[in-house]
Amino acid sequence: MNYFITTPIYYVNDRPHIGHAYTSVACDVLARFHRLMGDNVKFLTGTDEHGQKVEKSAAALGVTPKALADANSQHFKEMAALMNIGTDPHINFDFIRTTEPRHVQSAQALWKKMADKGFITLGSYAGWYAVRDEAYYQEGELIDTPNGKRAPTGAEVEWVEEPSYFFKLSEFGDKLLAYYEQNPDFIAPESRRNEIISFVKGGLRDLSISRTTFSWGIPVPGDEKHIMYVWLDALANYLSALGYPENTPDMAAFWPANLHMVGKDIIRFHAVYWPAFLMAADLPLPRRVFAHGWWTIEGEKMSKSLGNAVAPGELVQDFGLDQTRYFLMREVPFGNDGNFSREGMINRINSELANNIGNLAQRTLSMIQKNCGGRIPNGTVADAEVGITGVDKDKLIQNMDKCAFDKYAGDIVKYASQANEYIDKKAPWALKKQGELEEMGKVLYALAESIRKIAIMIQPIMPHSSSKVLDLLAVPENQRSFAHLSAEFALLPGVVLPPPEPVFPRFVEKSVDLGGA
Ligand code: ME8
Repeated sequence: MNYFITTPIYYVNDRPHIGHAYTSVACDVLARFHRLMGDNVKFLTGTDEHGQKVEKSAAALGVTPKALADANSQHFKEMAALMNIGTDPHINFDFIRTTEPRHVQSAQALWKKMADKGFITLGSYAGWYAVRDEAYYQEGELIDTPNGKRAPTGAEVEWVEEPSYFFKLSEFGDKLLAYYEQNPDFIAPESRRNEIISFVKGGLRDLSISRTTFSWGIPVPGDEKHIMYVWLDALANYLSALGYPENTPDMAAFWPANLHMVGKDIIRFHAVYWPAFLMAADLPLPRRVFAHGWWTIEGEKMSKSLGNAVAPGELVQDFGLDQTRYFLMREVPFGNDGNFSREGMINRINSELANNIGNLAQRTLSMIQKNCGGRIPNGTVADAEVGITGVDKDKLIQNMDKCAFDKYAGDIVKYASQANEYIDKKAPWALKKQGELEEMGKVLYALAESIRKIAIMIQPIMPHSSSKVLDLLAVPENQRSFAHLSAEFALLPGVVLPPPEPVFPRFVEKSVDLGGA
């Protein structure tokens, strides 16, 4: 099966923080999972570089918008590399920038198609606009604050009056509602689906899709005084990366996308405007839009503009790469908001990685090294089945399908706990003392086989550490996919193992040096 997954393309007004890393890691986990299930995966991310927000940020810094975009786009690329995103060589990974010619041509082609079909008209816009959100707001949506009118998101708004092209969004309300009805999985989670349905039921107005009062954008085909509204430009990235409007092999294989992953702040753009644009252009709609929650710090959304952002690099440096990926996926049910704290992170890492999975691997592998001559001990699949019982592959798949990463990881932690209980109950060290070497071998075999399965299953979330564990078990590179979970591919007794090394160290807060004598 072909599987196409996308992250939002991030604004280049600033550097990435863990909110961005969160979305991208979640997509990377799904991309790796599908690859391990045998799918042909395309994974797209990138940067959203036009618009007033970027233009304004550049002006404030005294640089050109292009220079700011170049610098920050590079930071987003580095963030992806740092978080091990899109690095699986079997995944078709792409990073698109909206200033690239391939995107500009494609976005203009989409515009022309919608215009040819009669869905674009020229008029003039008079109303409120929030640059921070790059969004139009109606008077009734605004809130009065001591500092003046604000968007419901808290962003400042300004009054805009200018000639503008409009997209006939008002004609799509019923079609969208019918689509949501017929495709109940199109918007997830359920709470977002309900929110979108009631928004559309409230009536849709035509949408202003061009601007004339600044110039940092893609020219409207045939009327270059106008530039395209940055959201139309940005959404088009999902098609331009596939080569639209050409009939490319990527278009044939990967459109419609299987999943657009977004934060809940931008669900309306993806679940209302984007499907309407696609309907207008006679293109099939994506199968699913999933809106996850926000990371907050002391209850406030983490964002650069609020000055409370945590840099992904800091966490990776302090806690380790896979530990950071694990924490982000495990801590909060995907879809809910989560409050970030170092304490929460240390607890997760120590209790589930170091003390549970790590300890299981370390105890088992060092006993095998010491007592079995560093070779996989004699045991059978039947022995192994008592180590961890009931690995439920279907449940794991269902949890991934629902983006329930916390449950997916939680089940694996449960398997590791079971194996740890088994080790304590069977006490292979005591069997050794009593000279029951055959029984000890069987127990260690069962444990090694449990670890093999745990490492295979956890690969999407922690690719580095799981591959280290699989290396320590001498599992061949070509036997690490989900199909290899089955007994047919169980460890072979007698295979020589490399010397064991700890994979999940315990995190100990460095003591603060208070100086002095
Ligand atoms: O909206 N918690 O870009 P953006 C969780 N360019 N996720 C967060 C987050 C937080 N505190 N902060 C950001 C844009 N995100 C547009 C998108 S797509 C065609 C155009 C994540 O740089 C989350 O995925 O503001 C959110 O939707 C996205 O970053 C917004 O990134």
